[in-house]
Amino acid sequence: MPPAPASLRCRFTLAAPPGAALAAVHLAGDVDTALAALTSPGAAPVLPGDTRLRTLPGIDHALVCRWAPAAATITCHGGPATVARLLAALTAAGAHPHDHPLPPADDKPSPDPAPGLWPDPLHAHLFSALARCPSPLAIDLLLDQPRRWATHHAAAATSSTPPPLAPAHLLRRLLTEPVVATFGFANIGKSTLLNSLAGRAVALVNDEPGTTRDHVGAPLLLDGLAVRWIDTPGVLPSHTNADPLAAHAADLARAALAKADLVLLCRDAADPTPPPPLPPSVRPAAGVLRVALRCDRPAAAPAPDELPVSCLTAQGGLAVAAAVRAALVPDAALAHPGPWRFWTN
Ligand SMILES: Nc1nc2c(ncn2[C@@H]2O[C@H](COP(=O)(O)OP(=O)(O)OP(=O)(O)O)[C@@H](O)[C@H]2O)c(=O)[nH]1
Ligand SMILES: [Mg+2]
Repeated sequence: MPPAPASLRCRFTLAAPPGAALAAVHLAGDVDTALAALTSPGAAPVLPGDTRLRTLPGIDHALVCRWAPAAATITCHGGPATVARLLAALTAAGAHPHDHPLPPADDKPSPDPAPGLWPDPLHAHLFSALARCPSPLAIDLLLDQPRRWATHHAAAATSSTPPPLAPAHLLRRLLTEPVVATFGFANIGKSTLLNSLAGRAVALVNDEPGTTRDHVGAPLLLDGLAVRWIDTPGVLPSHTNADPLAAHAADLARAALAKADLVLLCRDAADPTPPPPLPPSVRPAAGVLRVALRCDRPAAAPAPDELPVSCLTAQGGLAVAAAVRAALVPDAALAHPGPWRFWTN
């Protein structure tokens, strides 16, 4: 019979939701012993402050982030079998789930007795946000928050007017995907723009007005910001409103636009007709970007306040991505030196 594992003063908790592509397991306490039991024999320890790729034999390859002497996060694939193997290996090594009482401290000095899971509530929020964050643009900003809050508290202690905080209502869009919706007449290239930004055929494209009858949504990464892009059915001439399918498509477009944080008001660059008026369902707080599509066509005349785009010649895609990111999370918000209250409770 194998010997019973020594009980470690180490806790673990699974931070990723079920079904997530990646699992994040946080360790607190005697991290060295737990990691040594998981990694290949002879693998160099991951030192505090380091992030290293490690093979966990029989489990997976994993990224090990050693935040502090007594805190680390293991990130591996999130498949149920992989996660089950990782948690079983931690238990076999003597670590305990978060709710389990820790064994009494022996007389061996420990770098950190880990009385709670995290050194402080800020780190608990930080690791939780990092595990869920969909936007790469947020990572460095989140990792800088402990330093910024420490500076802020020190300044607040000596001054009656503490320095301002970063704009949380804008930066929160880095943590929860904002909704971007296209709007415009039918057959002007709105679905083609989505396909071109996604790099795959997400939406149906056809030289036939009314091709998009249902709104199609896709997650996109634009200039480091994760967004949910909604391609709405194009507005058809008013005489087609009698067609029940067209009326249903128009209802769907209005409903989708009501959710938008940003509307791309699109027009065919070669057609002098202005874009249709925005429906009243668009929230007053939503931003609007004007886009002139199909600007490769001979009579194209984009206006100065429009972003010229041609999916045929691959013009303007990067500019659209950058403009969407800047409209939702402006450069000034990203560059704000103050601390960000990134948690909600
Ligand atoms: N020349 C040119 N044609 C384009 C461009 N983008 C799209 N098209 C063509 O325009 C036609 C309409 O494209 P869609 O993307 O289906 O247009 P839509 O605005 O989504 O149309 P609805 O779904 O009916 O609202 C297709 O024949 C496309 O191939 C472009 O940048 N340049
Ligand atoms: Mg379409």
